[in-house]
Amino acid sequence: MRFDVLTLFPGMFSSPFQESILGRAIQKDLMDIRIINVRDFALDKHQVVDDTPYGGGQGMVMKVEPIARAIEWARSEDPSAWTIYLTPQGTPFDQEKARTLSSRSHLILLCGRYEGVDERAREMFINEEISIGDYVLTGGELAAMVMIDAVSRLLPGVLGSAQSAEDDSFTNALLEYPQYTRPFDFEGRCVPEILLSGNHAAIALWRRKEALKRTAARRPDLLAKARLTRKDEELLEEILRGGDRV
Ligand code: 4FV
Repeated sequence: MRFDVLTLFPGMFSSPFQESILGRAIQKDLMDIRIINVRDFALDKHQVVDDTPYGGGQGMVMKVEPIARAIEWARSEDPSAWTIYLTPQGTPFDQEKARTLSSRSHLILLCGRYEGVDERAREMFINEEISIGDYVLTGGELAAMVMIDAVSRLLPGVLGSAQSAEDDSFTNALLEYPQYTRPFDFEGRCVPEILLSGNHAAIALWRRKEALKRTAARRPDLLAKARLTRKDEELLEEILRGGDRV
């Protein structure tokens, strides 16, 4: 899979993709990331990429021409590339969206700055607008990094065999169960005995109950849209009856 990132601050992307899982995935050619400086597509001698908003108002707006040339260059070899503009006005990004995007071969991510980009860039060159959350960043770069991380870990071979995206939070729409590792006893707080029982069926049941408990307490909205089994309903009744700690 190819990620093209259009940005005015290419330096921001120097380190995030050198480390750990994504760094290895790039080395193993499971994905590649091209960081494209939009300023390189501003052809005037001062390489101007922004200007004051028509109609007045504070701040600056990114000009359409450098963005147009940069997107045309990025998709010149592959017209089927899917272009995304990261903006608070976009559809909320979630695990389902990450899964959908992971089936594409080429994503072009436009990172806005200042008050945003000229409307014509969105109308003429953007297939989809996505927001990573209802808050305002100084630029779309961090949002692009979040999206690249969430999408690329779903690509075949990126997560090692030990890890799987299968029992991720949100994969089956429930929050994940509590995790423990050594030491067994930390300042008097011990790991739930069941996890040392070796009884995998009982452990799976405990984990499912914990996931249901945590989701019911923290994200009832997710519980409402989760596909629950008959057993899940039983466990939920127990939970709601028992008033267990979450
Ligand atoms: C954002 C978000 C975001 C808005 C003004 C960049 C900033 C500046 N992008 N999800 N939330 N973008 O805050 O994606 O141009």
